[in-house]
Amino acid sequence: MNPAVHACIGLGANLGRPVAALRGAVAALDGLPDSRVLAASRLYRTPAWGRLDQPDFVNAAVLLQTRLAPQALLAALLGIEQQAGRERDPDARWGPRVLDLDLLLYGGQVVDLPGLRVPHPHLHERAFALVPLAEIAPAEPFPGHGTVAEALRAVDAGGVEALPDAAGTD
Ligand code: PH2
Ligand code: MG
Ligand code: MG
Repeated sequence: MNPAVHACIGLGANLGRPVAALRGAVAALDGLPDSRVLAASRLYRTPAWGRLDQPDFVNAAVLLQTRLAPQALLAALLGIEQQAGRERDPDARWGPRVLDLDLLLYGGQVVDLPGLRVPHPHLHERAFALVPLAEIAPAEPFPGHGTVAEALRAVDAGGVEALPDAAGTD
């Protein structure tokens, strides 16, 4: 059996019901085989990055203990996205979505396979991913960038704001 590792997952949505989608995704992650959620961040409202002509996102991060191998975990993330109604449009790079689950870090390892690069190639430049992740896993190793907390110090986190805890609807 694979060893248990810490995987860091980034969650995002800006279509439909983002708060409900992210909460459902945390529960779905906890239900994955050989996996459990060790910590889930608060939800954050974040300005759209990369493509500005779209609504703000809601983002969060999860620290998952898992024995799933990176490719199996990625397949599971895509399955949760599909269950949430995600439709993949190959032209919609960085466009709006009902749920996006990204494998950001995996046990301090570097993975470079077709369709799967870990650390996520944009993590070091994305405050919307680093701020929630630093809330729950600041000391997690980030190959090439020290730790999550160290990477966060190098980005501008302006505009990334935690939603009130009581945010029950969206
Ligand atoms: N995801 C993207 C593109 N831009 N911007 C924010 N704020 N949050 C996201 O999750 C996000 C984005 C593509 O996955
Ligand atoms: Mg993404
Ligand atoms: Mg994605």
